[in-house]
Amino acid sequence: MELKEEKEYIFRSKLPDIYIPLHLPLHTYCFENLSLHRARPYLINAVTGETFTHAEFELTARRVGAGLHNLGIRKSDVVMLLLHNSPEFAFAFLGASFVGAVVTTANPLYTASEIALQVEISRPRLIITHACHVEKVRQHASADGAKIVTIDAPPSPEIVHFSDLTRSDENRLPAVEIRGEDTAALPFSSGTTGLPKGVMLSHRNIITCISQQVDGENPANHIDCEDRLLCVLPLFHVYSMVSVMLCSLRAGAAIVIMPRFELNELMEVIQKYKVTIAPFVPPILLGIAKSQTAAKFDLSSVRRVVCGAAPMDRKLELSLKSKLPNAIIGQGYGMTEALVLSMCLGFAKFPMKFKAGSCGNVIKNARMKIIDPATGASLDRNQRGEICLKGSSVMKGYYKDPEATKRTIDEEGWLHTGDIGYIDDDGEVFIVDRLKELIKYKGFHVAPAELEALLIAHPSISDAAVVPMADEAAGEVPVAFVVRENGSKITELEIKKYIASQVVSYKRIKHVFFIDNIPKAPSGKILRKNLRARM
Ligand code: 4UW
Repeated sequence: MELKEEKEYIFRSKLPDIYIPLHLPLHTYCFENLSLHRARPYLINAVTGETFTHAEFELTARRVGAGLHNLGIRKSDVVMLLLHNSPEFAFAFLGASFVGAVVTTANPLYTASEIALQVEISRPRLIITHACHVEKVRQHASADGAKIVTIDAPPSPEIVHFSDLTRSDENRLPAVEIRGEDTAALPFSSGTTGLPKGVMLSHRNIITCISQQVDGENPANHIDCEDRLLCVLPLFHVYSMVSVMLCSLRAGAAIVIMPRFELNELMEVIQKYKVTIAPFVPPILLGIAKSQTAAKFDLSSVRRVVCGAAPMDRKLELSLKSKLPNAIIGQGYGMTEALVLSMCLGFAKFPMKFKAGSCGNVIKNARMKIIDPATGASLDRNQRGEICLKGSSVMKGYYKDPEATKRTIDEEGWLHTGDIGYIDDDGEVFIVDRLKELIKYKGFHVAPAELEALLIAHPSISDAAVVPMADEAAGEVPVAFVVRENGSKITELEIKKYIASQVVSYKRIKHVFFIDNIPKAPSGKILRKNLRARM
């Protein structure tokens, strides 16, 4: 045992560990400092200009909690949010926390069958969505006896309007006992392999991630109560949910909510609301870098650009400096199953030097190690291997899937990310490759297994494999290798159309390569590297 300890290279943050209140319910933690910034704005709706202060937000979230209770939602019940970015997302998320409910989030643009996959696993008791998406969930809701709430005019009488929740009597909010390990959120991720799975994030997991970023004497992602963060990344994903919505709530800052991304609108919103912190993904930065109109907007209020969810090209980082003259541009490295793993050292309250292309330094109160994927041996600085993380931000596990949990979190509690990277002499993390199957289109998840299952279900296809192909605008796009059924003449276009009818736009197959057989290991596992090498 001792010998093993000696061989382990464990990497810690350059910032000292802090006390994290792991026992608190998420809402108690988020509103702990409310008295310091009650009258400051929290939610700003960029479309309508409507603003809610922190005090108004807290009251409304409690009312929504009472309203959820009135609708029969009890501790551990699942509430599904199928919402574009909106103030209601935040009200519902915190309202659910008050009653100990579990929030599962999904992209509202998902097709009915994509939503069905998540509904069948998570079995929500209540679905909160927009009227235009009701038809996609109505059948499942009625089969399961779940209620539907819309944030706009309900399309039929049995559907509840969200205003019924916000009008509830906050005094009727029941006292619910919540422990740190209770699940608060259930976003979906395909992890290192297979179909999307529910990621159980406890109150403690989420508090850890917020605290690691905004608490202590030298917060790693320093957010001041004067800050205004742009909330354009989708709140259904952990990046925006935790690092924008919840970190700002804890820090007393404001978020400027945009329901969807459009580049010129985004720059206009930055200028109008004097946004100071812009959490982005690489395609947005690419858009700004290439934009002919960027010079027309005053983007000088932006003091920090956080880029995450997909690799950012080093050259892109450097080329942006002229468009965002006052901004520190750096990266955060996150994962649904572990929340934030590392953060740019330039984002700290007392910033440190950092290198372009780096994903930052391992987050405080966590441990990172790099292992040889073949042997599991722990590797020293500057050696490439699989990035592993241990700490209280690591998920409880996959919902109703202990096998997948065991494959991802080992017996010692290390989460295996499926990312290949190294840590340099200055403690900076660099991601260089991906061991896992995941494809990231503009930072959005595409699970190859999901597309492969659809392809193989087609009568003219006998086998298929889906892999990422590099793409300048999207980072990666899904492409398929297909083996036709004997005698079949199915075309590339027919296959693309067949997939396009069943999935959200970014999961569409961009190219089809016909092939005689899919290369596989004796275990049956697809040799994806082999296929990627053929492109
Ligand atoms: N560089 C290269 C990166 C990077 C990256 C992620 O969709 P998920 O499960 O999760 C995310 C979360 C990102 C995130 C960023 C900053 C932040 O504050 C935060 O707060 C919670 C979250 O993307 O995809 C995880 C996978 O995405 C890749 C990597 O492969 C990772 O395993 N990825 N960030 N900076 N690749």
